Amino acid sequence: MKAEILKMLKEADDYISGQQLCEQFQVSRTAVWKVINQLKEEGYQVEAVRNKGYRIIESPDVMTREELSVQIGDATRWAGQEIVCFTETDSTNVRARKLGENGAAHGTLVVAEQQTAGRGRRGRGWESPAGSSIYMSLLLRPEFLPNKAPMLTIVMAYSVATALREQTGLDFRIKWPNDIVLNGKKVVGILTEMSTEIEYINHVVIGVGINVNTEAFPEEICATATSIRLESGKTWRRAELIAAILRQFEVQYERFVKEEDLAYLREAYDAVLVNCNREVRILGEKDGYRAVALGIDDQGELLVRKEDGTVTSVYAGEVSVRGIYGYV
Ligand code: BT5
Repeated sequence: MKAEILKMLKEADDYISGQQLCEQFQVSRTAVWKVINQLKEEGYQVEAVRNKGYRIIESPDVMTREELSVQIGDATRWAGQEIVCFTETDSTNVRARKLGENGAAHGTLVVAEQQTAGRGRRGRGWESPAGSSIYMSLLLRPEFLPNKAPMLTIVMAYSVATALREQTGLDFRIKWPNDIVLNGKKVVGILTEMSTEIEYINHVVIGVGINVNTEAFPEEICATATSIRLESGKTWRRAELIAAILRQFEVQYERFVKEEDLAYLREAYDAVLVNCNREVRILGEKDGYRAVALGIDDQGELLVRKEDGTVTSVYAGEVSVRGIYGYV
């Protein structure tokens, strides 16, 4: 009921009376009053005027289930229609995987304010302090074969970059395969993990960490990390950004599942790829080498032209890509 009351108050142009809320939800005045107080405690500025009712003047930057479900609304069919929120958890990817093992629906969204064991790729960590960032994971149950799954990181990276570009007007760019950068620094990291059999996928979890309102980073990463706030000078409401990402992802995912020819995605992705047509260093298990990044192929691998002119594809699990002079 709290989500519905919040929705009604947010969508109303005028005051909504306590009486109206009681009738709509078939509850007592005390129950309505309790919900209003909870909202106030969460930081909503609710104006209460005698004989008129309630009105929300200002919403806080919170990622509660209620706020998220109001923001997402019915703009998606499955992405984020089930929401699980934590004030603190180990890793939203771990939580989403457990939910997946217990039968949670395709599109279930897990969000946390803080992670105590935020994860990057290959055993690396993800800095996950409270209060300023987005830590979210989406559970998917794809019906396609496991060999298509590596493309999901590409689809998510493209969706996040597109949604954030639209919402903020800033020049978010993808650093293949799983980073999004702003002005050459990492602002988003994506971690895709899956449970597969040879012939089919049980489920996939795509985790997205976004530095939104972060003001400072620990020394180890401050040269390469940034936040949307640091680059824009403004703070952003995280629930709105999450909703925009889910709307975009659902559209992109459905198209990806349906289309035989992925040329549209390759083109769109390459257009926001930060190191496209630039010289990069490919850092592998053994020695690294220099090459020019050309864009992705249908498997989501990065095509590069080596110094001897040959074109080869590099696989995300094997290598890292750096710019010649720095991170991008
Ligand atoms: C990633 O790994 O970039 C994937 C990060 C995914 C995080 C999300 S948060 C929600 C979900 N739950 C999880 O537990 N994880 C996902 P990788 O490419 O391996 O980059 C990790 C490296 O980025 C670290 O070794 C640091 O150098 C750097 N780093 C760590 N925290 C960062 C941050 N907050 N911002 C920018 N860079 C960071």
